[in-house]
Amino acid sequence: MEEIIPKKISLSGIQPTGIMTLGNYIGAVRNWVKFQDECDCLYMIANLHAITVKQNPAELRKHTLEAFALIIACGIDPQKSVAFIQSQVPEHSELSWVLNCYAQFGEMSRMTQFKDKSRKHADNINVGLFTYPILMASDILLYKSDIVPVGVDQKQHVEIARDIANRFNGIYGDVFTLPEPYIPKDGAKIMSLVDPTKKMSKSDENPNGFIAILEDRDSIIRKIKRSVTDSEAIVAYRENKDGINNLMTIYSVVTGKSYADIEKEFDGKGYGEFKSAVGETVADYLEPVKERFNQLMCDKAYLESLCSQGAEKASRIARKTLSKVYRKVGLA
Ligand code: AQP
Repeated sequence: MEEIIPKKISLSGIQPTGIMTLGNYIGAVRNWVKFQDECDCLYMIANLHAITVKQNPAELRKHTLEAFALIIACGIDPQKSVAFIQSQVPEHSELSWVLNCYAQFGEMSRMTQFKDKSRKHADNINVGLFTYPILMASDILLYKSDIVPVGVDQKQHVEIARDIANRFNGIYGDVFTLPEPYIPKDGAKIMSLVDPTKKMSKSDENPNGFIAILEDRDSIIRKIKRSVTDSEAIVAYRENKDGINNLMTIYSVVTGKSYADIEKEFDGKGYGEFKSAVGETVADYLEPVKERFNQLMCDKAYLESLCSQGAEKASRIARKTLSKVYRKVGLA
């Protein structure tokens, strides 16, 4: 008899803190789409995480539904994967409280995202920002996720989820699966177009630093044309050429060409020609996503029904894990 090997479980999320950027897409969502054929996938819009920084309620509500539509427009199929909005599945917050009691202050203090975001939001260093990785551990562990496809900035958070799971299992037996991050070989950290030593972020105050997936063609081409590079005028992937390296990474992911092919293609040509090619190619690449997004946003009732169905499916799985945790700990 043929042995049936269970599929691995993959979970990931994106915060509705703005419109998804090319960085989010290349570093994370592109891989979520690929994983759908190999794994049982769950993808969520992490709106509970989003309120760790100040949000305008109406905008947050709008961006949450838009982010949900966007992941579907990018290729997440709600028939194949469980797509949902985090706040609609209360088990995330419930497990998070329990895991708060199994995470150590010292280990949380070492999280680099907390340090970065505390600097960036010095007027609002709230406790949620500090315990963000514990909520993320809950997201991952509720579904017994084996693989978490993320950009490199989130690697440390997946590792801490693994540590917390290990510690909990050490006390109570085999409750949680130990997750592994999946970091793409190329494009794990797309950089800002105005400061290529900094990560491209959707909440960057300078909109010239990022490309939003829904941005219009001219704006994409203009931002790439104006992006910060160097004065060498040689298209080559090497040290001290952060801006060009970043554009080459983007171009390589979007076209499938290797760095060597790109260097050959633009040998003897200036940055102007290279930047135009990158801009045009990125704009073409994003066009079908935009079209699909616009279609989806025309039918909000349909989108909302997809959200409810996704939340129901997710909650059914999450409830089983949470019940087990409650029993183990002595809460049930
Ligand atoms: N620049 C990036 N390059 C590659 N991957 C990236 N990711 C984020 N930025 C890049 C990956 O996208 C996924 C979703 O990210 P998120 O929404 O959870 O939050 P983030 O990592 O804090 O991303 P942003 O865009 O920088 O958000 P804000 O501006 O709100 O802080 C994650 O897998 C992330 O690794």
